[in-house]
Amino acid sequence: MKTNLRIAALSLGGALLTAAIAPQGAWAHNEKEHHKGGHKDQHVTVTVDGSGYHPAMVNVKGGQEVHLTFVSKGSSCANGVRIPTLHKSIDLKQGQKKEITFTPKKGQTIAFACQMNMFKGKVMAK
Ligand SMILES: [Cu+2]
Repeated sequence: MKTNLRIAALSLGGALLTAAIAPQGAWAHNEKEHHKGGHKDQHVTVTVDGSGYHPAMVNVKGGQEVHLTFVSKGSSCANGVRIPTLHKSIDLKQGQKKEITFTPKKGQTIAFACQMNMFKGKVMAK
């Protein structure tokens, strides 16, 4: 019994430590090797709802292809996503998802926002 408690405490400590160390924003979570050439893709999903974009800040690696998917979970003006740097705009309906693909340069920040520039987010390539 005592040992179990100790393990639980250690796990909790580890989780807290991870949370404290994690930098702001979310990293592209799913780096897969799709192609036989060893070409790496980064997959990021941003949820769109009445309070904006989640996560609003995404970290990716520069020089590698990014697949950015917007998934709409609500009816909101955030469903109209403008990405000026990429000359792209996406219009979502509730429940819809759309993907864009691009390869950012190292150090590049790609901002996106709703049409009114009220809800904002960005992809930062490091
Ligand atoms: Cu708006």
